[in-house]
Amino acid sequence: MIHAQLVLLFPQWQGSGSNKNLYHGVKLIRDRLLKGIEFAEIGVSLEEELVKEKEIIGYRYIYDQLKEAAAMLEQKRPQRVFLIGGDCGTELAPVSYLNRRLKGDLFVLWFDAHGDLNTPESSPSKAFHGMPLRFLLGEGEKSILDLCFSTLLPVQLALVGGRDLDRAEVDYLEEKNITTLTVEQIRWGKRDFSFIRERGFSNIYIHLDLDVLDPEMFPHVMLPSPGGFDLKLLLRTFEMLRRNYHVAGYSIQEYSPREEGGLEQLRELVDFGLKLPAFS
Ligand SMILES: [Mn+2]
Repeated sequence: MIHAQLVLLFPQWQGSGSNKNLYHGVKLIRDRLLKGIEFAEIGVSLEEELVKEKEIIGYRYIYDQLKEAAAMLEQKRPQRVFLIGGDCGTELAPVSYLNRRLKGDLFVLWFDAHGDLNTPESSPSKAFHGMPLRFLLGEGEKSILDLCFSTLLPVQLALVGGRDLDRAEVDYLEEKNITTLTVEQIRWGKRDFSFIRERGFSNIYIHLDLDVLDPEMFPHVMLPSPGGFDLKLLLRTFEMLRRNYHVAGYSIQEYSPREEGGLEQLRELVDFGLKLPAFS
């Protein structure tokens, strides 16, 4: 059966290395903001003991959970995916699936305070959520790469709002000539997104790590970083993107709630995900 849009809940937390609150964040979004909405959910272990293997903390769980997510996408074959993670490591299956489905006509906008561009070797923390973009570009532990559906090219990617990057990530962005956009450039209208069309893409994937928001407005993240988006500017940017491109995929990642805070802002971000198919 072909589903037009799959709402996929993937409460993986092991990619953060330690923060089980990411698991509870997904459940909170599910219980409070998805009433009456059909979704699928990946089973995630809550075992405390995370062993580092192959330079990745919690490798075994991350591998098994990715395998389940890939199998689910293969079975449901959705045209669009609205992913609610967990940690940013949950992106491997949906992004690589959609990129294969769209035969490479997919531009990925990675809204994230961080680069997520480490390899297992270069990662200072060995936490998988600092690595998913590098894996999507085809580099990293082979057994995990083997579960992905396709590989992105650097020209298919822009990092938006990144402001807390490791030295090796900055070097990599330069070396591969990957596009970056800052919060200020977008706030003051100094950059737009027409380069996506100019490069020949009509489909986009919007990855939203909530830490791209300014922590004064949204502190419910694991690694807050000042100087982020305010919610209005972010929603305006998403809406503009939705009017100009087919949003094939969208994700909300890394909600680490304190006393159930942040749900008001999340409601607007979830609503965006539930109304994706405006473009025809
Ligand atoms: Mn991230």
